[in-house]
Amino acid sequence: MTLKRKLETKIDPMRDRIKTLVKKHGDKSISDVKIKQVLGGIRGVNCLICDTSNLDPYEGIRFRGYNIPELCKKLPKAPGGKQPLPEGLFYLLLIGELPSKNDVKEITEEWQQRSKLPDYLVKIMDSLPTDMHPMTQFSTGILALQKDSIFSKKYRKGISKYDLWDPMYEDIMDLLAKLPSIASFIYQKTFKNNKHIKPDPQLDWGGNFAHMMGVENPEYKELMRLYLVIHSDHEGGNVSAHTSKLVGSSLSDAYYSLSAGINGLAGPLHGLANQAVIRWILNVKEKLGGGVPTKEQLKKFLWDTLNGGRVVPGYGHAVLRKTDPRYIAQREFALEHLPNDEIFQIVSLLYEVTPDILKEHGKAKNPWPNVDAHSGCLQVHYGVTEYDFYTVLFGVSRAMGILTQLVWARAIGLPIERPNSVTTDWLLEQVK
Ligand code: HAX
Repeated sequence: MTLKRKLETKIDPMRDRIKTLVKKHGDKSISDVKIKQVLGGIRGVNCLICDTSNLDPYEGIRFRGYNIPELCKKLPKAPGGKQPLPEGLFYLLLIGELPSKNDVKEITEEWQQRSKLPDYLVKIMDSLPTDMHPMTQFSTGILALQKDSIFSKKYRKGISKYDLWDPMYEDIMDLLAKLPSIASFIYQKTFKNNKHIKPDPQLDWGGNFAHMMGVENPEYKELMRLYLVIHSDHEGGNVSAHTSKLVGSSLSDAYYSLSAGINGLAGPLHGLANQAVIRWILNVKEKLGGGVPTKEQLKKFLWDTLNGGRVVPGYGHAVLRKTDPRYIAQREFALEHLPNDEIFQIVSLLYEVTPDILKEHGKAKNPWPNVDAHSGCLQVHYGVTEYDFYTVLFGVSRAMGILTQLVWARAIGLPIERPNSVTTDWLLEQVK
């Protein structure tokens, strides 16, 4: 059975589940909204559904019930490799089952077939200035591809709302197939004299991405696979996933929705934090004339950052209340492959000193590192030193979560989102 047919068999039972929940329990209350939540970024209000992954503040992320160490064991690997293949994670996110090696191979092949960038897109991408931020180029490339949206064409012709998941599936497969090519196009054009590298039909999705970026070290291909798996999904409420879902709820297609989510990922409190971390570390190194700073020196720089009214990038989280397991996964990779790397040593020292400083500072609810505290140092080690590009890597991965969530939103017919807003006068009325 093809992946699309497998998906189809899952849709009716899920529609029944939703129908029953609304019919039998629709009036049951599951969240109380406090004024501090309305004024505090809607933190902690249960008001979205997302079945692809779930985030526990203390345990961290589970993708369809599996944590990262479990995924690293259970998902198929590249020949001779140890890291899970992102295609397998995509399969799991989409249909909630662990894939066989063959299931993964079919996705790799299908994405290879769909991966060619149309000429009009290459022209548009070529015309973008090289000093345009890579995330702006990435979002523009995704948006420009909207011209080819099957969803939008079918909608214009007239399609039953029960069938909308099907063209959405086609669009997300096209998009995921093309994202590594768009991203590596941006990388080559912006940083490497426009020297574009053709995909290798023997390679998997992540391996090919590394290859098209021009990094042929097999360890980097393994890193890329791990990276693409762990950044893919973080339940439904994070800025990038929620933005895409919101935009998609008006029946905008996958291109409009993903491009909007990528714009959210480009914020320094979200995905852009991965560049900010490396910039922060390199700045410290430069000011100290190179080498690995002492703990005391790092403490001083951390306090300077905090006293300057800035956040320590890579630390804190809106939901997590412990070290991010995505940080741990990357740390384990570094301990195995680059234990003596200078920047890794600084990242490790920061892990030793930052939580206590943030606790003493007394503001951040979570003093522990998140995913972005670690990812940049691994990139630098393998020669990808252009840190403005790092959030694009994140975006390619996050697209898997965002886009599978979008297919499901159309499959179960989630309505247009329209929460109420209230005025501050109204709030003051309520507390009189
Ligand atoms: N450094 C300094 N102050 C911090 C902080 C940090 N790393 N994390 C939180 N705080 C501050 C907040 O700015 C806030 O200050 P004010 O009361 O003055 O507004 C206070 O502590 C309470 O914030 P919080 O409730 O702990 O955190 P939020 O849920 O509001 O925000 C953030 C979560 C991730 C945005 C926040 O921790 C932060 O800015 N971290 C640094 C940037 C970063 O690493 N972002 C990436 C997060 C992971 C992610 O999405 N990756 O894509």
